[in-house]
Amino acid sequence: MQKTFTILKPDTVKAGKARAVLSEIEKAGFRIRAMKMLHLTEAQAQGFYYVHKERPFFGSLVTFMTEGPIVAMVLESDNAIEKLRKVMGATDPAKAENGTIRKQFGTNIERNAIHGSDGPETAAFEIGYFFNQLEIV
Ligand code: FUP
Repeated sequence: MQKTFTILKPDTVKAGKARAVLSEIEKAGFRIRAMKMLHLTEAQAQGFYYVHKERPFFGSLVTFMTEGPIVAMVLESDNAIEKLRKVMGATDPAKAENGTIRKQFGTNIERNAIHGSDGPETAAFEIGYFFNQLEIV
């Protein structure tokens, strides 16, 4: 079993689609090991996306990620990291495969509904950024 980290982004929560996206996640076979809703501050969003701090889209991404509440979760399954990336689809919803979360719920490359860790080191950092050990069941 492997753990990964996901965020239902502000566009998803604002649109009332959190339940629908969570349903896709559960249908795909993930178990929820931790979950919380929070509204990120600018500093918290910058810290989460620090690997992208030199990219041209960084400022806009931080503004988007702080515009409303998000749902952060730790998910577990076999091969969870790679599996979640498949279920999410490509970063740009227009390029995502049919049936993926980003194809169904994303709007554009920034407002793309969901985040998922892209590797084991990222997953460990991201889980630890949002949850302490007592909060993961
Ligand atoms: P992903 O791992 O699929 O979320 O994509 P990246 O790590 O490449 O990018 C992280 C986030 O930055 C994306 F979810 C959305 C945002 N982004 C943009 O807003 N514009 C871009 O051109 C690329 C990424």
